[in-house]
Amino acid sequence: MSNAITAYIGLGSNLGDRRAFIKKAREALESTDGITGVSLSDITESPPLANMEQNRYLNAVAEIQTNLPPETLLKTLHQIENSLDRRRQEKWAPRTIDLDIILYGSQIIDSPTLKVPHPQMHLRSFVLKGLVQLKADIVHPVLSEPVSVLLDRLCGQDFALDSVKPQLVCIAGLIGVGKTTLANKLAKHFSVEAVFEAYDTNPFLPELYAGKHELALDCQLYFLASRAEQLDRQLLKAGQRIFCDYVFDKEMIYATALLDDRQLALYERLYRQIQDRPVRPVLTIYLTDTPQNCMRRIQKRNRPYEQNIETEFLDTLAAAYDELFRNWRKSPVIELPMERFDCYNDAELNHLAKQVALYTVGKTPKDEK
Ligand code: A4P
Ligand code: MG
Repeated sequence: MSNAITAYIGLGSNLGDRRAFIKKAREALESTDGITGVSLSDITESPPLANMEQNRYLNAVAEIQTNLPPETLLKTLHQIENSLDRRRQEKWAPRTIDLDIILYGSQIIDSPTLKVPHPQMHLRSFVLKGLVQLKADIVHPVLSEPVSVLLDRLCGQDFALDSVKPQLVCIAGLIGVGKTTLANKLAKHFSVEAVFEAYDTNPFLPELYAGKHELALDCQLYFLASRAEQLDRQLLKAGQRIFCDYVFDKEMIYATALLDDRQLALYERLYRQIQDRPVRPVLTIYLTDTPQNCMRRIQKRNRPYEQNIETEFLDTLAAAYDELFRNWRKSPVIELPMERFDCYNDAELNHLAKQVALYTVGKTPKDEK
């Protein structure tokens, strides 16, 4: 076929004989004029997005070669859906078959009837797994990242954009890695607010770092209370982006590193009572760097009480953060090694902001339209 474009179609079914509908849709694609070279990924099963009370879905991704223009391809997919008994009810209703254009070459299309890349493909493991299996190095045309990297960000979970939730973006990582600077810069970029950890108001922190270990529990309780207050559901508004220079879950990392066994047992009892109350992030940015580099930044910023921090302490925290994000299920995680990212470089910051925009709901800054 001359001038053929490689496109990717998402197939999903959660009604009737799901496997048979996917098979029939594949056959229909194969017998369509203007489509050749159809290959189908493995079929995966997952619960419906957003905890909807529906049957589980079977999903797969098809790679096709096509010379149909995008709008014609969309019409063809609708015809196939109709021929397979798809009834169009409300959005996200159960369906015998759903066929979406995931990618069309590297084109970016934003018309009233068609949005490509599919606006939520990067949030769905069931789409990314299929793409990675077909061709792991396909690059997302807006995010400029290979689909294998996008899949890693989800830790096997599926997420959905939800304008009813506060659009909390948390920045995590070691002391001195650059969380506050980045939270500040992203908040400015989007002209929204940021929430910063209350280290300068914690009355116990300077003495703790000066060697008064008996104040460790007081210090942790102060942080626990102030973070729970800052990330309170009542205060963070639905559909509004807000940047925060910590993840609430760091609480247990610090408590484990700083408290003795009896203190930790008491602290944990309180923590368990409130751990589900703070707003969950819709996106987490995990900044990583060597403890040595963090140490250099700590020395440079010269907060007196931080100067006693030892590299071994940072090593312990680094291992605990890695463990936290290996098992993270709450949001997509963009891991950002600081040796490859400079937030003072406008191009790099703008690229990150573009990514943040796609993982969250909210107005796009004027200069990006
Ligand atoms: N449209 C815009 N862009 C596209 C595109 N790239 N591909 C327009 C296809 N259609 C696109 O779609 C509504 C309108 O979207 C179309 O008329 C088209 O002009 P639809 O198929 O009629 O309705 P829908 O399926 O309810 O909406 P949509 O947006 O396709 O829903 P999604 O995103 O497909 O989500 N959970 C699991 N586990 N697996 C799933 O596959 N799918 C959905 C539906 C929900 N939960 C799921 C799954
Ligand atoms: Mg659809």
